[in-house]
Parts: sequence; C-alpha cells; structure tokens
Amino acid sequence: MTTKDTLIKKLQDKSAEIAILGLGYVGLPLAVVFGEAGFKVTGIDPDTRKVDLLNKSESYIPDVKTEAVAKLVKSGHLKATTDFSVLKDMDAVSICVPTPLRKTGDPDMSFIMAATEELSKYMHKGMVIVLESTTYPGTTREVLLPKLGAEHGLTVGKDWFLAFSPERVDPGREDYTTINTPKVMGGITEACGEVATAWYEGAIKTVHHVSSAEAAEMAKLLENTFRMINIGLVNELAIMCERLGVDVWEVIDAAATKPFGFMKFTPGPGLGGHCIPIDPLYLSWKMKALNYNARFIGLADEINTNMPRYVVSRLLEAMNDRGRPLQGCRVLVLGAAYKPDIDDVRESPALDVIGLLKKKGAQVDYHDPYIPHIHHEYDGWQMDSVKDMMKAVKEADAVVIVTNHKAYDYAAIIQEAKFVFDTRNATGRIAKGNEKVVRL
Ligand code: SAJ
Repeated sequence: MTTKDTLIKKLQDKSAEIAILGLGYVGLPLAVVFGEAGFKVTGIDPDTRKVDLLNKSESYIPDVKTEAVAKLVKSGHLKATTDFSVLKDMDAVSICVPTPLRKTGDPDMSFIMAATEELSKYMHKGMVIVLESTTYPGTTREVLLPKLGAEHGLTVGKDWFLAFSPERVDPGREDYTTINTPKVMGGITEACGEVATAWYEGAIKTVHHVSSAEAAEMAKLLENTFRMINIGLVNELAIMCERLGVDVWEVIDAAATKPFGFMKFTPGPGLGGHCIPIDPLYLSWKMKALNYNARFIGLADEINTNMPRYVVSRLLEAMNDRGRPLQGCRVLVLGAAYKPDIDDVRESPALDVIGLLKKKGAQVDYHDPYIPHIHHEYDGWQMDSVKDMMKAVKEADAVVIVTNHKAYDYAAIIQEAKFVFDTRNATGRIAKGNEKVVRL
C-alpha cells in the first residue's frame, strides 16, 4: 500500500490521530466536530487557560456547548495540550491560527509562521496538513510547503499531503455551523486534495474539492471581499442619498423588493470585525506584490474606513441645526460591538466614532449590554459602559445609535432622548418622536 492509501484508510476508519493547532472560535468547533465523528483529537494551543479549561471539560467558546466538550473528554476523543511535541504521533493536523493585520496594514503572518515552525520539528512521513486560516493566495505553497516538506526530504503528494481549506465560522450563528457549512478544499497536488478531502468528508457534510490550494485561498477572499465592497457601495449610497435629500433606507428597502439579481446590504458607521475589513487587504497586499492595484478593494476600504468620520460630521451638522456646538455636548453612544447582539469589539467603528467625538471636545459616554469596558489600542483612552442606560439617555444632549442590539427598547430611547442620531435605522419603524431622530 502507498503512503497515500495507508493514510486514507486510517482517515476513513477513524484510526488516524488528529491534531488541531489553535483552539479559538475556529479550532475548537472543528476539534469537536472531528471528535464527534469518532476521531481521537488533540487540541494544541500555547494558551494554558484554554488548555486547562478544555481538559476540565469546560468550553470557553459560546458556540461550543460544555456538554459536548465534556462528553468527548470523557470518552477520550478530545484532549488539549500546550506541548507541540505530541505532533510526532499525529497523522492529520489542521492549522487554525489568527491572521490579523499589522498596524501598518500589512498581513501579520506571525501566527502561521510560528505554527509552521513548531510543526516542522515533528514532520514525518504519512501526515496530512490543512491550513484553515484566511490568508493571501500562495501562502500554503510559498510558506508552508518549503518549511514542512523539502527541509525533511519528504515529497509532498507522495510522503505527506498539504492542503488549504478556508474557515467559514460565523460566531453566534446557529443555522450554519462547522458541520453543515460546505467546506472548500484545495491541495498542493491532486493527491493532497484527495487525502484532505477524504479526511474532512469523514466529519463535515459537504466538502467542495477544488483543483489547488490557491483556488481555495482565493475563494475565501472572494467571499469576504464581495461583502466588503458591497457594504462600501451602500455606504457611499448613504452619502449620495443625503446629498440628494433622499432616504437611503427607503431606497434600499425598495431595491430589496426585487426577487432576483439584488442582495441587500445596509449602510452603517463603518466596517468592524476580524474578517470583512481585513481579509480583502490580504488580497490587495498580494496583488501589489504582483504589481497589480486592486482598485475596488482600495476604494471600498477608503469609503468604509471614512464612515466614522462621516457619522461625526453628520452629527456635528445636526447639533449645529439645533444651535448646539458639539464642543462640550454630552453624547451617549449606544452599542460598542462591531455588529448587533455579540460581545466582540474587534475593529469596531464605535471606537473610532468615540475617539473622533472626544477630539471634537464632546463629553462622551457609551453603553453596550455585552461590552462592559472598552479601550482604544492606539489612542490609549478607556471607558466603562454606563450603568444606568436610560438615565444616560435622558442626560445626553445627543444619543448616537452605533450598534443596533436587539436588547434596546428604541421607542423608550426616543421617548426619553433630546435628540437621536441613528446610524443603523434601528428606529426606522417608530413614528412617535420621529422629529427627534436623524438617520444616516
Ligand atoms: N455591515 C454593514 N452592512 C451590512 C453588513 C455588515 O455595515 O450590510 C457591517 C457590520 O456592522 C460589521 C461588518 O460589516 O461591522 C462585518 O459584518 P458581517 O455581517 O460581515 O459579520 P462578520 O464580520 O462576523 O462576518 C462573518 C463572515 N464569516 C466568515 O468569514 C466565515 C462573513 O463571511 C459572513 O457572511 C458574516 O459573518 C455573516 O453573514 O454573518
């Protein structure tokens, strides 16, 4: 039997030993899905807090139930360690580490490099490695392949197998989870793709096998670049509609009545999260290295990044119309999370809006039911969420709705507020007190 056939057999009969490098919001759900499929899974993470909690059968990821972890730990299908040397006994490894941006706006590959460095110490014949972290096209072939293969005299596609499969985890979503979200898989060679597909098909409902790692890397970037550009389009539409004296929310709702050929996106105070504002910049960075200027990405990034400033300029105008300079104004920002009903503040435009308001001399408070404390990484300021939200609404000269959490009673907010600037059309359906509201 060839190495490939032997490995496929072990993957198909679930006797293969699995390792997940990185136990975050992608790695932990994946570890549980492989464990529940019958594989023995070892999670590896340098964070001892995560490792200890897992080994005590506790989940620290809201999407992963502690009961699911406890069952797998008890049955011996899941354990965790900070010790990378266990990789010497592993047959299949998924790399699920962060790929953020540096302050300079360039890709931060340090997590992928560190994982690859560790993995390369324990590479052996008969392994399959799958990179899941979103990255620029070419990473798997240019960064992982040399480090994990050639240096060990192993021939990829014969002695070991390497593929890319983009993560599609949407934290908090319940309809589509790791097990039922189709998974794209692309190998460095055809044999790599076959082995990696055989592995993932043992746990995930649909695996869509493409011809190369680059195709899989690019598919993920298309998905999130598509979103970023379309959000940029509706953000610019909001600016155009304001100039035209047209209600952008009415326009978008009207366009959305078209049952085909249109997909609704809504404007807002900017683009937050760890995927949409970041993934497309991995693509434009790579294209710059190939002397190509990805203009759509650049323009959308410019528009989206400018939205916090646009929001503050609109607020300044609205306060001026009410005879109040922003200087010295009490402004309450509602919502700090980057999108509704979650506790994640990464890249949240709320931080930029608050920072800009402070620079304009406003006295700023914020409230967010999910986020008790915020700090601005670059400007250094920090704040606590106000305790009595309605008291703060009453005392504010202006309330700015930045994140439209479902938990808010918008009718009551309008009732008690002197003035509301609504960047999310959270108040659009409320007629009473409408004269106090200005929308993006
Ligand atoms: N946003 C808008 N207008 C929109 C949609 C989003 O301003 O019409 C803003 C949000 O407020 C947020 C940012 O864009 O600040 C990103 O929002 P998002 O809905 O794209 O949420 P994310 O960042 O959690 O994106 C994830 C992505 N999932 C993966 O990468 C696996 C994305 O591909 C999903 O489409 C998205 O969740 C989703 O649909 O929920």
